[in-house]
Amino acid sequence: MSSIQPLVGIIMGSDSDLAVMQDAAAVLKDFDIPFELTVVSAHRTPLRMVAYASKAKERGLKVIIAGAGGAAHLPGMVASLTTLPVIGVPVKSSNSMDGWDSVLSILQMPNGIPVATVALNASRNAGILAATIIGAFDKTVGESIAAYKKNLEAEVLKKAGKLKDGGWSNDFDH
Ligand code: RP5
Repeated sequence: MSSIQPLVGIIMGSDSDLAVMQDAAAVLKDFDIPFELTVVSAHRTPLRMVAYASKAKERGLKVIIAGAGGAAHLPGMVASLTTLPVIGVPVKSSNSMDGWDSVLSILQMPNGIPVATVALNASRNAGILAATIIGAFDKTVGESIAAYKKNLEAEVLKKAGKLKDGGWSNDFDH
């Protein structure tokens, strides 16, 4: 991995976020998108955060996924320091009240500094969104995303078929 240029940077406030954040890494592996993963804390390593965010673009990253719990300032502060798209993952962690604290800390950004916020602990969706952004300019990844969505569609149609076979009729499917 180290010799390949990472396109996505996955960062998190603590290693205790890894159990949630590793789902984003798993998706990127599935889509064959090179990524890097490390701990960057907005509160405990503010200078590391500034350095990471301000050098991210020149280092060749295209998207940053940032996860944090509690007073989750990492995604928003990173977004304020880079022109790359930032996807925020609210993590329900040891210092969370109920998760809403992290959701709102990441979601309620001021005008001008957006963070694409996914649902609580939804780092898998963060990985898919990052892959979708890469897929907008990389043909191979774009085709993989299209195939992935086609597969999702097929799974839902299969479920609809099962319900129909189980006697639940509707006027839409004939
Ligand atoms: C946040 O505090 C981290 O993102 C993590 O979710 C939470 C707890 O961190 P640790 O006390 O486990 O290091 O900043």
